[in-house]
Amino acid sequence: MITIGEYLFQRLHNLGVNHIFGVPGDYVLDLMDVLVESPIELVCTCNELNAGYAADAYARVKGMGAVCVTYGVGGFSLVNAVVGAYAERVPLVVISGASDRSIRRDNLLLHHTTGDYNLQFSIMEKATVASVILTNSAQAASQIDQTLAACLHHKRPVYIEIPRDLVYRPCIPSENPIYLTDNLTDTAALEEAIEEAVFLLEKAEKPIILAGVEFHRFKLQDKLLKLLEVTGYPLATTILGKSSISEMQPQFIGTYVGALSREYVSQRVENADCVLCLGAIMSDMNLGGFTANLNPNNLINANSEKVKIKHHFYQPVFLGDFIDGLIDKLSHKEAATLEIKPAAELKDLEFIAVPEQKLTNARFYERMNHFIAQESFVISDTGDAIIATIDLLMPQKTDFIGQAFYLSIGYSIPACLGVAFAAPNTRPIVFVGDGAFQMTAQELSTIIRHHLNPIIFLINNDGYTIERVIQDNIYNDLQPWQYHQLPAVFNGESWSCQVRTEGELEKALSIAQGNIDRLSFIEVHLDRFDCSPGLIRLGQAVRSPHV
Ligand SMILES: Cc1ncc(C[n+]2csc(CCOP(=O)(O)OP(=O)(O)O)c2C)c(N)n1
Ligand SMILES: [Mg+2]
Repeated sequence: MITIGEYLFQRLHNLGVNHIFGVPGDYVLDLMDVLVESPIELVCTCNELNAGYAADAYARVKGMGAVCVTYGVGGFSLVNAVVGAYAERVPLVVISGASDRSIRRDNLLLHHTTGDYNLQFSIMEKATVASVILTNSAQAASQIDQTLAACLHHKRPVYIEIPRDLVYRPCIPSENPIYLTDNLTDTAALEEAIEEAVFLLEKAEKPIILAGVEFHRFKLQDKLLKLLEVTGYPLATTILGKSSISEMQPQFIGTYVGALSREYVSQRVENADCVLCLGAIMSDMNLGGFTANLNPNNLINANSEKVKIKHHFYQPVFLGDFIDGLIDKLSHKEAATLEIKPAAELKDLEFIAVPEQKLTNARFYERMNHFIAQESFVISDTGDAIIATIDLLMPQKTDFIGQAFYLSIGYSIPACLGVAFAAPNTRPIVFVGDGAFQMTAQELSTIIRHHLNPIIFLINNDGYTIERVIQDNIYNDLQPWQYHQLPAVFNGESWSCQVRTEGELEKALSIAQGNIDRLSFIEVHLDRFDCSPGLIRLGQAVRSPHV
């Protein structure tokens, strides 16, 4: 006999979830007891929002992540993380405890609620692709299976609410454990889409591939490599698609973010006579505050559901099937006409530190491009950090994450926790601004508690620089913390320092590299308006007309 609680965790474990992030509370204690006894490790965080961010990052790496919270105060605190996961297509399973079914039925006024027992469910229902309140022993297994299947299929969050009195009830397992819907492709639509795409691409002289987030979500990286090999085309990625393949691959030219990109990258993408845009979310930030200049008449835009070529739609067509068709039909183009300048050449630029020289934004990130190693996994927070790191060259596939569409500040520190558990053979490297850090700083505590060894660069530029560049006022000022002293407060093994010059940075880097068993926290002082060239261009693009 298996209980409903056991069944849920067994299913998640089968799907590769080895860690669940959460915060306890009386509605979820029985369920958490079951979790503690399961093969999955419970990682408790300082608050639910952070648990959500950690599980989101875990899901980006592992293909599924889960967060477990109590009712009301827990669930409501989690909402921003769930909405972010929805926006960026992250397969996140949200599990919430709830009161006994009898209390709900009798409408008793309980703590952590407003008296409306549908409030949490109805909020979550809007922020997820499937949501369910488990009802009884006979139905629980199929309710769980269908909800998890929706999560995997849509690569978006789902919500499972478990009344406390059901946790230890017997569960009748479904015969077909996880009902996985195949990605439905209409073969006739697929054939026509491929025919039109091949016609445009074969006659183009300077085509380019622009790859987005869906290569990570649907694990299509190998197909992308094959497509590059067959065609010889250059590749650029969006920020969310960054590190779809190793960025040392010679056809990779850089990250394209409209006018925020390096000049060569924006010119090469925008001057292409055919852009094969695959699996991208066409959001404002992904398009550089809408500074992207992609001619719709030269654009083939395919994602997990459909293909749009010029102004024709073909659907339903799954991205993987479309790429397979292109691999079959496209011929190889000669490198000379394609004008490929590999991004990997950025690593050839020598960096010689000038010890007494005051650190600048440009020199810091130049140095970082040499510091990133094979085992590094970069997490960049919203702010200048995510813009400045678009040109960091990532050596492996799927070793860069940032919330590049939803852009909630404070994501990176809890996300670092998620990455550390999801990819234990990597070393997380975080770039976080002082403003973003003040949102979720306490999660350093959990990083230290679990003896994790990330290197965190706290960029102290005295406030919200990204906002200052767009529009400045007193609201962009922060209380100036002694950031580098904070890890010590959390009472475990860690190492921290602050740096102002290139020489101090060099010393800090070599110590951090040697600290393989603990957190290294480096506070980097930069001037208020010393920001990346990309941010200056973004500021010009999105500035209010009233300023
Ligand atoms: C949760 C949330 N609140 C507010 C914002 C608006 N916002 C965007 S960037 C930013 C400031 C980031 O400052 P900092 O982390 O110091 O980065 P900097 O640009 O200074 O390097 C703010 C407040 C947001 N994106 N997310
Ligand atoms: Mg700042």
